[in-house]
Amino acid sequence: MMKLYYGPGACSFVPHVGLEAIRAATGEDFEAQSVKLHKGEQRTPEYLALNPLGLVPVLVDEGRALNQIVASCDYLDRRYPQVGLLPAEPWQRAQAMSHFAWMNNTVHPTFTRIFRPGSFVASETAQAELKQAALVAFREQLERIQAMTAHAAPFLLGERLSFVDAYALVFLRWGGLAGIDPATLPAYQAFVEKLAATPPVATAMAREGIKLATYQKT
Ligand SMILES: N[C@@H](CCC(=O)N[C@@H](CS)C(=O)NCC(=O)O)C(=O)O
Repeated sequence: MMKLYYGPGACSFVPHVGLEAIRAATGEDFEAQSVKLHKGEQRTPEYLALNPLGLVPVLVDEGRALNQIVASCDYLDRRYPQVGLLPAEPWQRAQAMSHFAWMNNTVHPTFTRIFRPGSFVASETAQAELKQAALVAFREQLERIQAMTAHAAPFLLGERLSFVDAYALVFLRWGGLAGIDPATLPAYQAFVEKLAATPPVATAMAREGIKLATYQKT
């Protein structure tokens, strides 16, 4: 049985949704292990043996540990191609990976600069500046995702739920935590609300104990 190490509300939600979709479509069960990031559980010797980077997610299959969201999700899709978590047709797949890679290598690290500026620069002034610049960039990135939702049919890549949808949900929740009111991104908010009611997504949210409403005025 595959096992996912996840942090509630973290980026590990993306493969978590994939595993739920696989279970719904094939009956293939998985184990979900919560890692409390705020308690530093990702830095215990046992966890570092699984992922020396000390990050979630880790996907374990047949005793082998895999890290990096894009690699883990590509693996899940190749193992269960019938679930259609990524398109099979080469050009459509490349387009999907282009969106997915942008989310993972650009949008995600932008939020990290808002959430933990102290990991990048030392002084309080530099941290405040970095946070402010990252917030502007993150808002623009969320607007770009909102533009993608205009073509959702009903999901971002078409008829089937994909990892890109799950990442979109994660980012809107994170935006709320950063003081971005989702009501200012109404099409994106409506898309995510519908998505959250989709069974594999709803199940993953319930297991993680997370809600969509994260917005707090800063
Ligand atoms: N590029 C990595 C990013 C993973 C990542 O940033 N994980 C965050 C949660 S969203 C984490 O584990 N943070 C814990 C920490 O920094 O201590 C991936 O794709 O897996």
